[in-house]
Amino acid sequence: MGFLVKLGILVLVVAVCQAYQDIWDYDGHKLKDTDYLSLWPMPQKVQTSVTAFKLSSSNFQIVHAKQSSAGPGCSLLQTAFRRYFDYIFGYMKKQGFSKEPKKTVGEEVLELQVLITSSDSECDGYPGLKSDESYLLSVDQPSAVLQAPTVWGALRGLETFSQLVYEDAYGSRNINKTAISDFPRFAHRGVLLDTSRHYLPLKVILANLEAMAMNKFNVFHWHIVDDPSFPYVSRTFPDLSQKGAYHPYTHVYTPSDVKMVIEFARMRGIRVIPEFDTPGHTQSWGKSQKDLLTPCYSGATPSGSYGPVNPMLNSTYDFMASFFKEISSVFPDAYVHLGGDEVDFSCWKSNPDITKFMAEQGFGKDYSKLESYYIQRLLDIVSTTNKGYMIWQEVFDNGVKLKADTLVHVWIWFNAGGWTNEMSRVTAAGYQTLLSAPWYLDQISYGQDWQKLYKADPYDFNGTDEQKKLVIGGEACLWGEYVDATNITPRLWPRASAVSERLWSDASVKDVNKAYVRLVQHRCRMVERGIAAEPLFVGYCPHEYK
Ligand code: CP6
Repeated sequence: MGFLVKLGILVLVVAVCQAYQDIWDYDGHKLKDTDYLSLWPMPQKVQTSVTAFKLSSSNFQIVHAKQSSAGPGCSLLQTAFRRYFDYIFGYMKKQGFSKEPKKTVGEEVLELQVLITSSDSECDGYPGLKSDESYLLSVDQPSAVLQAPTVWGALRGLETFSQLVYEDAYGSRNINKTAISDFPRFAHRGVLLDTSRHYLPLKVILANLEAMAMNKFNVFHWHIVDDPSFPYVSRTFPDLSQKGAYHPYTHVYTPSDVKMVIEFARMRGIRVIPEFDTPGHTQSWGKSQKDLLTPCYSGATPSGSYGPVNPMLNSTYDFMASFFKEISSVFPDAYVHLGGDEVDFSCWKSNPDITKFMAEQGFGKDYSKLESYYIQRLLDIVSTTNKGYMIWQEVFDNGVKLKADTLVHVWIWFNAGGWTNEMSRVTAAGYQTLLSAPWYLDQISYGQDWQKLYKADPYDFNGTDEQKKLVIGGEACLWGEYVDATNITPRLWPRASAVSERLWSDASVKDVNKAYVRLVQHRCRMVERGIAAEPLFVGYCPHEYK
């Protein structure tokens, strides 16, 4: 083939690809990036136009549509209407005066009607893995309409509506004629926060739930306890936090704190999945639970230090049964995360009783068999509480028998072949999986590292369509060794936003240059809304001087 022919084909292909990603208005005009504003994550289908309407805080309201299955009795929606009204106009209110022109010039959108179409709006329920988050949004004059099967889609649509509103040169609020049809690409879109390495005050957790809602995340993976501290206040075993927290009264989450986190999250369509990681990562549990952890030996005598949970004692399993019975009633979500990662075998190896137990069980020198023995028994216990479970990938790697609906959480990026081989193996075995390996937000480096996060795709592994269907989503992980209340928010945002678009938007939305333009604006919007999101690069936000 001649060079010019090849070049021609290349140009054609590029042009077609470009055209596919472009957005067209109602009259067939191609719109520039800046015309479709700062939507993040990008909805599945957007039809916008250059026709602009006004929104004024004195005339505009968000209301229940007449035919909606939810009404003013739905406090989830009532508070969401209020929250989004304030996000749209609140900035002016805080200043104590209105910058709006007294007379509005041009046509106005007077109301946003919210129409829940299913007979059960799910207003008083909890979001779950199978929740329908789809919505349709039509912005026109004099009414905009947001239509969703359940409140979960309505919450996503309200966020999108608020993102469509922009300020014109005269300080008044504008919104363009728009039609949006939207739904998430993946059902599980999470953020992991670690409250053991450092205690995070309640208000920091709530602020980040708020930021998660702005990014359409729907799972808060609460890595609540670990080696350094045990801040969860257990009704059944109060000594766990009394002795295991950094401070028994100030650095703890009481039952009412936990309730507040769960309700605050529910109101934003966010699930709370707690992780109680065992048998490793449990040093803090040992402060109160005598005999729970394995005593390590130095030669023939106990060294005074302790290793993972002791898998050979029946008392261990009695304790776990009572503990997880409590957890299953405190946390309403259908899943708990049981950890199972990074089990250090050296202590087990040093202990003569464990050695004897290994021989009796016929495990030979294979300590992963001992780990599997423990996890197997734990999974059987948790199954009786009617919860599904999530586990870190090592549990699968070690060949533990898992319930068919187990979610395998892939996190190891440093193995040969990286995480892609693991995704192939887990899905080939028929398990549902979620990805975190490329999304370790605790790992920081100079420059725009959000781009690396943005480019990772959960489908980037070899597998059949059947296998790809088993990928339910992913989580951005912010491990807490180097973060506390002072720096958690800027470290998370807007870097986690890169993950939110990957998990919500269509796979074809992957141009980092186009994303950059929107993300800069999205980051400024988060800052305006009170979230201390860090800058992506040089520049300024339109409101920062005020
Ligand atoms: N804590 C727990 C951690 C990590 C894991 N589990 C971790 C491992 C490697 C990195 C970051 C975090 N701190 N409980 C692994 C899932 Cl780089």
